[in-house]
Amino acid sequence: MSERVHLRQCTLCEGMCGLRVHVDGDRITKIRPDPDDVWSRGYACPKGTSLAAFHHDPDRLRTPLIKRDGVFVEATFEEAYAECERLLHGVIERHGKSAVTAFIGNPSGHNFSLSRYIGAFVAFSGLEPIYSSGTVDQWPKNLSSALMYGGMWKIPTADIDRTDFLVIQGANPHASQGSLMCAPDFLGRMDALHARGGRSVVIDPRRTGTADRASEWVPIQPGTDALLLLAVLHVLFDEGLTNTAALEPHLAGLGRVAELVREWTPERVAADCRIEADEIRRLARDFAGAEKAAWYARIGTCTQEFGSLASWLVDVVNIVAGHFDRPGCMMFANPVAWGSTTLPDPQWADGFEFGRFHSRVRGVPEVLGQLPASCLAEEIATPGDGQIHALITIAGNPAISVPDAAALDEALPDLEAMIAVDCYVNETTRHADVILPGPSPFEEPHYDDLMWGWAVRNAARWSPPIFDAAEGMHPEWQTLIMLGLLCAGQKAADVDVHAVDQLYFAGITGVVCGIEGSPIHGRDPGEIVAASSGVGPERLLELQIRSGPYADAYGAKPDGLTLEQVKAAEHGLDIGALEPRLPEVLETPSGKVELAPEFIVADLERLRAREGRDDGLVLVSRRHVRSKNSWMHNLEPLVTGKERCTLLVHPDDAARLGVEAGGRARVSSLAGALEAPVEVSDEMMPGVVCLPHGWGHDKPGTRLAVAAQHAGVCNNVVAPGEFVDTLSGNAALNGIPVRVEPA
Ligand SMILES: Nc1nc2c(c(=O)[nH]1)N[C@H]1C(S)=C(S)[C@@H](COP(=O)(O)OP(=O)(O)OC[C@H]3O[C@@H](n4cnc5c(=O)[nH]c(N)nc54)[C@H](O)[C@@H]3O)O[C@H]1N2
Ligand SMILES: Nc1nc2c(c(=O)[nH]1)N[C@H]1C(S)=C(S)[C@@H](COP(=O)(O)OP(=O)(O)OC[C@H]3O[C@@H](n4cnc5c(=O)[nH]c(N)nc54)[C@H](O)[C@@H]3O)O[C@H]1N2
Ligand code: SF4
Ligand SMILES: [Mo]
Repeated sequence: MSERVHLRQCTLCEGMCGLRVHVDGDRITKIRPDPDDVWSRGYACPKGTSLAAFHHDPDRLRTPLIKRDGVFVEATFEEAYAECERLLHGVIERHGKSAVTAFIGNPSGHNFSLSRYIGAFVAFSGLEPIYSSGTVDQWPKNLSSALMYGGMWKIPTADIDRTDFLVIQGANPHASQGSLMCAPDFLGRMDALHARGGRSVVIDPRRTGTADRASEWVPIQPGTDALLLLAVLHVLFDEGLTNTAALEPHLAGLGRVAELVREWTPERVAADCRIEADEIRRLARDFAGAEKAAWYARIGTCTQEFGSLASWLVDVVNIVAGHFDRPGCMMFANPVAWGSTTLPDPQWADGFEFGRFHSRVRGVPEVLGQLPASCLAEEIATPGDGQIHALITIAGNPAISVPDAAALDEALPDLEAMIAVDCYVNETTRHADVILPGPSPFEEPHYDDLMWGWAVRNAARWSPPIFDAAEGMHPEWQTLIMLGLLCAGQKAADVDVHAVDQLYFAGITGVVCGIEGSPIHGRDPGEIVAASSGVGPERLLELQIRSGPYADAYGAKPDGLTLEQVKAAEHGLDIGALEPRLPEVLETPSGKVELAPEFIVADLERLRAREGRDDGLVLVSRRHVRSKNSWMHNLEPLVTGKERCTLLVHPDDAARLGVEAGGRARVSSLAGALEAPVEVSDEMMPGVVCLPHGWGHDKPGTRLAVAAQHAGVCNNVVAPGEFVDTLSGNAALNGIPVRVEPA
C-alpha cells in the first residue's frame, strides 16, 4: 500500500468542511474530516465522507454525449461543440436569439470553475432572461438585500460563536448545515452556545433535528412568518425595546417602520400564525433583552407566499433590536477573496429597478434579471413569438427541482435543442441533445467563491487537485466560454478559449481597478494582468485575493496576503472573527440601510388580504443530511437504510385522514397528485404534512443505477407553478394546500 493523504475542502455545501482524502494509486480509499482544518475543526457530514463514491461512480459522465437517433453516444468535446453549434445556430436562425435561454442550477455556486465563469457565459451569450435555481430558493433575500444594503449578495450572517441568543426561523441546519450562513458543525456551535449559558429558539412547523437540540421549539403555520415578524416589531416599538442609538446614523426609514408596525399587534396575528400572543411578546422581549442576539431565517421564510416580506422583516427585527453589525449579532463577513458575482453590476448603477420586462405567457415581471423558474415550462410549451426552443442547463435538474415538475418534464421534449452541462444522465439531462460533463471535484483545484460572503469567520482555504482529469476532459470554465460564444453566433472552430479568457480577465481587472475603495483602485489594469499568473478560475482567484480586503494589492502592501500564502496554509488560513462593517459595506444610493423600501412595503397589502384565511391541510418540504437536493441518490453509502422519501403526518391528522404508518397516501393539489409511504410523527405540527424534495428517480432513459432502486417521488409534482412570492417571483414550495387520503 502506498496510501497518501490529500487535504481538500468539501465542494457540496456551505459547510465547506476540510477533508482528509486517502488515496492509493488512482483509488480513493477513504475520506475523513480534517481535525486540523482551521475553519471546520474536524467536522464533516456523511455526504463529504462519501465523495469517493461520487468520484468513482460508474454513472458519472467522463466524456460528452451526443444523442443520435434517440440514443446517447460518446463523443469528443470537439464533436460535442460542433453539435452544439449546429443546434444553437439552427434555432437562432429559425426563431431568433430570444428562443434560447439557460437554467443555472445550484452546484454552479459551489464549483470552482462554474462559480467564476457563469458570469462569462451570461455576458458572452447575451441571453436574457435566464432562469436559475435562485428563484426556487433565495430570491426574496436577494431582493431585500439589494434594496436594503445595495447589493443582492450583501447578506448578514449570525455570529453564532459569540451570541447569547439565537433564533432560527425556517432553517434546519441539522440537515442542511446552514444556508446563506457558513458554520460547519452548526449544531456543535449551538451546543457551545447553550454551554456558555445562551439560548436558542427554532421557529418551524416541524420539530426538526435542530429544534430537538434547541432550547425551545415554536411551531408556526407555514407562510405566516411575515405576520409573526411584524408583531415582534410591534412589541419592540410598543414596549420601548428598540435599541438603535448606535446604528441610527446609518439608518433611513426607521420612523416609517415604527408607523407601519403599529397596527400589527400580537393579538392580531396570533390565530393566523397559530402562536399565542403572549408567546410572541415573550419572544420579542427575550430577543431584545439579550446582550448579544441574532435572528437567522432561511429557506422556510423564502420559499413561501410572503418570502420577500419575511426576508426584509427579519433584518429589520435585528436592526431595530440593536442586534446588528456588532459581535454576537447579525454581521457581514469580509471575505479574503471577494465573490465574482459581487462586483458592481452596470445594469443597476442607478439603483434597482424591477419589471423592466415581463414573462410572455404569465406576464410576471423580471426581478434582478430573472423570471421565475416556474415560468419555464409554459414558456417552452406555449407557441407564439418568443417561445423558447433551445435550453442550456448548467448544473441544474429543473425537471425535479422546480414547481409543476411534471409540466416541465413534459415540455422539455418540445425543445428543438437542449444542451446540458452536467455529470449525470438524469431526469432533466435525459432530454438533452448534448451533455457536456466536467472533471470530478478532485480533478480540479477548489476555493469557494460566493459562500465566504456569509461565513461566520473570515477565513480562506485552498484545495489543490488530487488527480489529473481524464484524457480529453475540458474544464467547465472552458465549456462555458465556448457555449457563451456559440450563443453569440460564433463558430466553435473559430473560438480561441484562452484568448477569450485573457480578454475576460482583463475586463474584470479593469472593473476592479475602477472601484473606489478597492486596494488596486486607480492602478493600470495592464500592469495587474501582466503580474498575474495562470489561466481561468485560478488566475481570477488570485485577483480576488490580491485585491481583497487583506491583500498585498500586487505589491503595494508588502505585508498583505497573496494566493501563494493562502496555498501554503494547507489546513486553511483563519483571519479572525467578524468585524463591524457599517457603513463601508453599504452601496445604497443614500449610503444608509434602507429600512423601509417602498417596493417591499407595498406588498403588505397582499399580506392583509391573507389574514383570516384557512388553507386547510398544507404541505412543506424537508432535507436530510444524507442527501443533497436531487443528485446524490446514486451514491450507495448515502441511500442505504430506512426509506426516506416519506410523507410525515401528525398522529391526529393521520387518524382524521384515515392514513396509517407504513401505508401509502395519495397527496393531491391544484398542480397534480402523487403517492408516498406514510410516516406518522408528532414532529409535525397538526395541519401540516411534509415530503422531502429532490426525489423521483423512476424516469426511463436515465443512467442512475443506484438512484433508480431508491426512486421516491418528486414533491414538486404537487407544487403549483403559479404559487409564488409575487414580489420576487420565488416559488412558494411551502404551505401548499393539499388533500391527503389513503392510496
Ligand atoms: N419542493 C421543493 N423544491 C425545491 C426545494 C425545496 O426545498 N422544496 N429547494 C430548492 C433549492 S433551495 C434549490 S437550490 C433547487 C436546486 O435545484 P437544481 O440546481 O436544479 O437541482 P440540483 O438537484 O441541485 O441539481 C444539480 C444538477 O447539477 C449536476 N451537478 C452536480 N455537480 C455538478 C458539477 O460539479 N458540475 C456540473 N456541471 N453539474 C453538476 C447534477 O447532476 C444535477 O443535475 O431545488 C429547489 N427545489
Ligand atoms: N443535507 C443537505 N444539505 C443541504 C441541502 C440538501 O438538499 N441536503 N441543500 C442545500 C441548499 S440548496 C439549501 S438552499 C440549503 C437550505 O437550508 P435550510 O434553509 O436549512 O433548509 P431546510 O433544511 O429545507 O429547512 C427549512 C425548514 O423550514 C421549515 N419550513 C417550511 N415552511 C416554513 C414556513 O412557512 N415557515 C417557517 N418558519 N419554516 C418553514 C421546514 O420545516 C424546514 O425545517 O441547504 C443546503 N444544504
Ligand atoms: S457539511 Fe457535509 S456536505 Fe457540507 S461541506 Fe461539510 S462535509 Fe460537505
Ligand atoms: Mo438551495
